[in-house]
Amino acid sequence: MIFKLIRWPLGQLILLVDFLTAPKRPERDAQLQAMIDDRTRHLALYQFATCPFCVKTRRAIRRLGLNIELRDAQHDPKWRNQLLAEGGRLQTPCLAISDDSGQLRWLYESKDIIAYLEQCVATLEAAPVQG
Ligand SMILES: N[C@@H](CCC(=O)N[C@@H](CS)C(=O)NCC(=O)O)C(=O)O
Repeated sequence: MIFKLIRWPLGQLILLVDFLTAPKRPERDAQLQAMIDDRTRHLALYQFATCPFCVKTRRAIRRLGLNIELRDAQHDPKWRNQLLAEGGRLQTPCLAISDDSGQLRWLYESKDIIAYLEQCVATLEAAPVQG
């Protein structure tokens, strides 16, 4: 009961602190950014707005300068049901990774999601930009 009472203001506080201390997006070459956007087009983050692990993951997405679709698995039944049915657990954050054939892989755990995203960016940044 007490937890339910403090949950809302705590959630708002988390969002406020996140907003006020949002990491800067990197300034990068437009061609490299386009390559990164293309490579991350097949990713979607299932998340809850005020979940601290989701906030941590969204901050990493911003810090890495990624444009990844965010799907509200808390309020949108479509995403909530899909996460539960296909991912197997209603736990957020969860990164849906679709391959070229549209097959989905579900990556749970904020630490593993951030490591995966950092690796994607590092690989592309290390590759020479064509043209
Ligand atoms: N170790 C996980 C913790 C994630 C977690 O506990 N998320 C909460 C929301 S803040 C959740 O999904 N709880 C529902 C559940 O575990 O069933 C991570 O770092 O991603």
